[in-house]
Amino acid sequence: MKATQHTQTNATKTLLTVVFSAIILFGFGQIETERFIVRLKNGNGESKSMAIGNMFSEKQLIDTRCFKTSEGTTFMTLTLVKENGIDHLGQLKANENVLYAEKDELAVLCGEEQIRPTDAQYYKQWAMQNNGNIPFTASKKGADIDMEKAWAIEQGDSSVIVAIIDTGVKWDHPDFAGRIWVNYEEVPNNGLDDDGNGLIDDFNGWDFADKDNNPMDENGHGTNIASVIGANANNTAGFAGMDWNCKLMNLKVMNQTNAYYSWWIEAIYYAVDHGADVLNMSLGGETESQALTDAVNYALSKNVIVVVAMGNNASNKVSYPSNVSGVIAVGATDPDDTRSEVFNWSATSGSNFGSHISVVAPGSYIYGLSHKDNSDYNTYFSGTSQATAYVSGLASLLRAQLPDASNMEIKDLIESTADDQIGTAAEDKVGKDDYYGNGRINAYNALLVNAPIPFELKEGDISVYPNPSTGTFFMNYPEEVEKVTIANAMGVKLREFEANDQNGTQISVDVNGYVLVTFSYQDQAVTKKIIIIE
Ligand SMILES: [Ca+2]
Ligand SMILES: [Ca+2]
Ligand SMILES: [Ca+2]
Ligand SMILES: [Ca+2]
Repeated sequence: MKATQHTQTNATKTLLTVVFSAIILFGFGQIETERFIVRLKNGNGESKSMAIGNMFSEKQLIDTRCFKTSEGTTFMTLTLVKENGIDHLGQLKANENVLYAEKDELAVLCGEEQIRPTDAQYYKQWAMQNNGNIPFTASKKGADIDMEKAWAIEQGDSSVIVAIIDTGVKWDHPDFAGRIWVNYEEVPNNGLDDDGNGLIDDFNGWDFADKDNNPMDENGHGTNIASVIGANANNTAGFAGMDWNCKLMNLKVMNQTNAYYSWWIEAIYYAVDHGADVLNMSLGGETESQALTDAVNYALSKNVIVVVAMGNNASNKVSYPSNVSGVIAVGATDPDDTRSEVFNWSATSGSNFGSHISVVAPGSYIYGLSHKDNSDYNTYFSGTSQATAYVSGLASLLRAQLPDASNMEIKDLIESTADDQIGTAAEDKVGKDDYYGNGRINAYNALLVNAPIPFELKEGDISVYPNPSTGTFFMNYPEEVEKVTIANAMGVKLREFEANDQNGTQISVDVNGYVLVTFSYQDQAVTKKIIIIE
């Protein structure tokens, strides 16, 4: 076998020239390897590294790499075949050229991908990422829904529709541009009910209170809710909504004076029949109604996620229909993660409690867009309404991530991934309780459950055979592999090609010695060494 004649020369020549950023593997089957880091004594790095390389035969030395720091220090890494009873580390330490040697340990990531949006007012949105410095109230770092990590998983989908059943939405605000749901079955402003749904020119939603096609917000509540869920994000201006892509269906059921159940009921049927995926219902009543229960049950039966506020009486009084089975009933928390016992606007207010509560979410000092002024960013609301909006935003992100999941599966995900025991021990008991439900929602945890697992290029997924070969060999590798590079022992590239679906590829090389075959996927790479014999 001619290759053996090149043993020492190849190994030493390549010490300073072949640079691997990859996991180094080779095709001899189940051979265990070990890795070391060596710091050489100063001076003559090249000859010292060659001396270290010469300590091992080509069969022992799988890979080596040298790097010189800007201060002139030379480090070497060596991958050696593990041999029973042989202390390679001891041998390295004993070498006169070595200052010190140690095992090359594996590191783990300490940071996780986070996305911080560019919106100028984002710093006011403590619920997304709480730095513990809220100016006007007690706050706690980390008392938030982990939104920046959640955005790294999901930013929403334009096919998802969230119905804002509320006081209307300031639909012409630039931070809602492109985000207001459109009824494309209706020709706008022709005075005709083109889609035959009984409403004339209901192109951008409907005002069920005033019976017209302009559901403009006269109160501010609905605009705040809509901006929590879906203000255009990462556009440098205004606030960042939780869902960056969903459509907001603007259904106004309250004017300056009233909100009749009948308007609300009609809006629920309209939302369901026009494709809403999520109903945000940041409102409630004291009295039960069969008609309203029927409407909620209709939505639930059509796989719609229904999110309802628990109410703001600081009591166990039921705010209807938060107690209807199957809805997500939402209570509110403060910036210190405790239940909102009092909201800033009334000493007798606070987040309701009771056995029907599903989860809690941030509900105090919730900044949002103003219904009056496109450049006023100093408006905030507090209440279980705002908490409800956070849950609806999470529901819409989950719907984007899981288009085939049932509404009850999404409800379960929101509940089962909530952070338990964030509040006072007296109220927030282990597991579900009447004050925090299943806990404060955590958008990241909820989206993480079904997040795609990043593809990892592993040694066992790749084969290069036969090895040794006579210059013609075959390769099998996962379809994710993007590029294959073949280099000679000197690291000189012999061939490189796109690796789309070329399993079983036959390769011929005119080389004596060995070649290095590198399989790459994004920033990952696996290199196989294949011995070529004549
Ligand atoms: Ca119509
Ligand atoms: Ca029309
Ligand atoms: Ca914005
Ligand atoms: Ca609890």
